[in-house]
Amino acid sequence: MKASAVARANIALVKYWGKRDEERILPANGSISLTLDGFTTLTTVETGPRAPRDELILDGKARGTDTREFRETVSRFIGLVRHEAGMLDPVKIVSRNDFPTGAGLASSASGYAALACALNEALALGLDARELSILARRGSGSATRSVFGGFVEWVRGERGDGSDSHAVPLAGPDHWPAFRMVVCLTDTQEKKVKSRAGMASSVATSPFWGGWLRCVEADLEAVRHGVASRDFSLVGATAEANALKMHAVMMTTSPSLLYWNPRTVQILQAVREWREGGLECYFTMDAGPQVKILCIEDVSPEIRTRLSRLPHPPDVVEASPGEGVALTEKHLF
Ligand code: 2P0
Repeated sequence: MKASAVARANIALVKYWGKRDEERILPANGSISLTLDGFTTLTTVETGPRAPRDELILDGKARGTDTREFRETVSRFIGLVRHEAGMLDPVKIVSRNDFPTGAGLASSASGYAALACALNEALALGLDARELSILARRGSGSATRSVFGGFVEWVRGERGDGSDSHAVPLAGPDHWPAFRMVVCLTDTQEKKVKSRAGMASSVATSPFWGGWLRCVEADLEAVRHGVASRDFSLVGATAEANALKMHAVMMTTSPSLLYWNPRTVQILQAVREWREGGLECYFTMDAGPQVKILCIEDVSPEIRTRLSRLPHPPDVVEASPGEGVALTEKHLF
């Protein structure tokens, strides 16, 4: 059977960096994110005798299914789903991102959320949203959060089997429609060190790892409270400080993970100057050189004007709170 799903990227306000179980993709800490209304993945899957073998076409290109990367990622995920469904048929996957893949824009989050949702339908797994977020997590940790729209918490969970490590919606996209992320693209090439390898290396080598873990619970509590009360200053300041703590862990990993480029730093400095001058905005960054500026809708035009006047202006995409994953009739084949 054929099914298609659409999912959107999410950007964390309190970051996920480090696992307590690599195999089951269980995080060392909880995280909170905003699902965006852009940065969309559309995925169509088909299973059954018409698909001669597992196949992946991503952004119009057939991806090699005999590579180590495919075996360790998509193929492993399909294997889990086959096991769950008790079936052996091959799966054809065609997926399209409307934004650059692998450049620190959460393409694995929207990608695995869409894939999990489409497979749930195609194989009649009958998973509810919580169970779907657990399945998406097995593909990529951050995908668990893209199952829901708006502000979402991925609870760490305690159990070894991961059955209590899933996403919980904190507030849907209509709760705070004026919240904005102005995404500044400074370099859209695929990053050299992927998050999975980078975070494993941080856990193993960063002397700041323990400090990071000790800070996270307070940041989660502040952002939960800030979202519930629409306290932008609290959410923004906590998110900016949390991102810097994560990057301190990244930079002190051995070998060091430095995802920033000169244009990244230019924007970080600008955001701080603008804020000191009374324009309230904050930044966050992920495992890549893009900067996401947090603001409220009435100041985003001014921020975009100022970004365009920087010596090396970035490409800019503005995003609002968006919806969670959903099935669609728009099949890609
Ligand atoms: C986050 N990141 O919370 C953090 C911030 C990157 C920096 O979640 O190994 O691609 O597949 O679970 O989900 C990126 O990590 O890693 C990520 P895996 P994933 O958004």
